[in-house]
Amino acid sequence: MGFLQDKKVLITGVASTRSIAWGVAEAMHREGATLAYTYQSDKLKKRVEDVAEQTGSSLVLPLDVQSDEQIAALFGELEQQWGGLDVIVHSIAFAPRSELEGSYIDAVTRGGFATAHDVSVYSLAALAKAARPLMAGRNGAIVTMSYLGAVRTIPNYNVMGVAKASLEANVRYLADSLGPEGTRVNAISAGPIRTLAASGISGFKTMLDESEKRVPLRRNTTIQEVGNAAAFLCSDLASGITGDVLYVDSGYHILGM
Ligand code: 0WD
Repeated sequence: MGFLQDKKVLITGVASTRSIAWGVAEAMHREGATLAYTYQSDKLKKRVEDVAEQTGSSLVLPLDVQSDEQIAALFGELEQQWGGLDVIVHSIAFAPRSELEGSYIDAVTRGGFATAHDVSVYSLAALAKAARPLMAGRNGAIVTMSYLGAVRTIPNYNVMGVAKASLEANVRYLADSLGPEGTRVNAISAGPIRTLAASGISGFKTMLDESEKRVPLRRNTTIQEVGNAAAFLCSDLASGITGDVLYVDSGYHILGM
């Protein structure tokens, strides 16, 4: 029996089988969880339905996190289908591409800053808020995906780093709010992984090549490794852990030089 047996899990942020969320979905499925997925736009619907099927799931629902109506409809549907919810995997981020190149001060704009924070940060609070009645009292867990750019400057990462810093603070505040109801909230800070979102960051390939040479484990992180850590964090095995940021980055964050 897997360590997520009988857990009902909502997976957001699958855009392809390269997505970090897909690594999480596979690990959670392996550990016995029942999964529902969201897709951001009709363009991605078929692709998400196809991968959902690989984990025995046909519950695939629309979710653009900038729409309050879609958020309400999503949890309304989950309540109907499941009656409750144990886990949310938040694996969503976006900033306009023009924000992700050059010097931060040149690239940042009011609009880009607002969009990055709305999609990548507020969305976590919005989902937690809407899911609250479904998750309360079930030893639930929420996990989101962060990056080292939250605490160090990374070339071209720019406003997304500022948003990740806010995301990590969001995790702490949500953990404090929801702890009394038994719901834990954590982040994983993943090492760089080649995905659709990452391809929008200027110089990403160089970042991957460099980190592979320097990290203690001498190889880049995989979505399977992030998936296994997320499965653990959202299981009862991690019942004492909340408000934390767990680095799954082959050890990159410990390096001083
Ligand atoms: O190196 C990396 N890939 C790292 C990613 C290192 C550390 C952290 N992360 C984070 C990302 O910042 C993000 O929070 O992991 C999370 C997942 O990213 P990913 O797996 O790298 O990216 P991807 O496969 O592209 O999935 C992110 C998805 C979007 O994909 P596209 O490529 O279409 O932007 O987030 C979803 C969308 O499916 N998304 C939204 N979902 C709902 N509403 C929205 C939205 N408005 N915007 C983006």
